[in-house]
Amino acid sequence: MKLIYKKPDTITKRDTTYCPGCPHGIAHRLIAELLEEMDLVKKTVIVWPVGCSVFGYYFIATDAVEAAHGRACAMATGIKRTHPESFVISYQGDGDLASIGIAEAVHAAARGERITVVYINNGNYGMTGGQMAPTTLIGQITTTTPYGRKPELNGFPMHVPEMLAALDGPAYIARAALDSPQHIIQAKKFLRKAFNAQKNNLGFSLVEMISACPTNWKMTPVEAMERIRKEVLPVFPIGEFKVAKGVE
Ligand SMILES: Cc1ncc(C[n+]2csc(CCOP(=O)(O)OP(=O)(O)O)c2C)c(N)n1
Repeated sequence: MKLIYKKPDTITKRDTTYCPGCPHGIAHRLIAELLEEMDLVKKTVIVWPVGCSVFGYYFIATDAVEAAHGRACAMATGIKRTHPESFVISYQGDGDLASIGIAEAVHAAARGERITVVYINNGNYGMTGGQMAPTTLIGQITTTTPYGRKPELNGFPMHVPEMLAALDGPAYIARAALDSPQHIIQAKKFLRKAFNAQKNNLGFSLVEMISACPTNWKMTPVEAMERIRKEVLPVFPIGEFKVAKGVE
């Protein structure tokens, strides 16, 4: 039989710590596939966040460091500046990046740091039990918005790629989704451009990946994927927001 798919060697054999239906693993696979295809594995350092992906270094076999909550972009900056030959990825959830770490993310982008951020938006703080995140939709029930997110009390969802695309430092900014095979293929294309931005020394790059949290959304994995298409993507549309020459 012809082999048409193989698990990337860079994905380890460890059992996952993610819940059934959680797309963190899909994002990990896309990263591992691209690092291998682009021959970047040996020079890569991934900065892992606090959040459900805190044990990411168990699953992707590259050099890695663990950042304090929200500080991944700052750590990635330090690593890239002291080791400019390295390929540095900052992997962050929406709580980590858009809440506690928004200052680090905005300033790394504004400075045009040559790092790549993979930003996982699952609409809540997954690890700590489903509290409201900056990305939580209006009306969405979380453990801290039991009657649904209300703008007058809780503000509005934060669109990180659109905000960062207004800055001069980024070379590539996009939003993808992990809900369907077509969108996952597109997410890989976007991520390849983000990796190229760093490889070609063009500036900061970030890909937001619209994800799901079936456990805290209290849905089956299939219902969670349907919710992404029905409720999340109309508020967080897929697309490329900044594309510098040379990322293709
Ligand atoms: C300084 C600090 N504040 C708060 C926490 C508690 N905490 C751990 S994970 C987390 C949120 C993680 O959510 P997100 O970044 O969206 O990632 P997810 O778990 O959903 O993948 C919080 C608030 C902490 N560990 N450290």
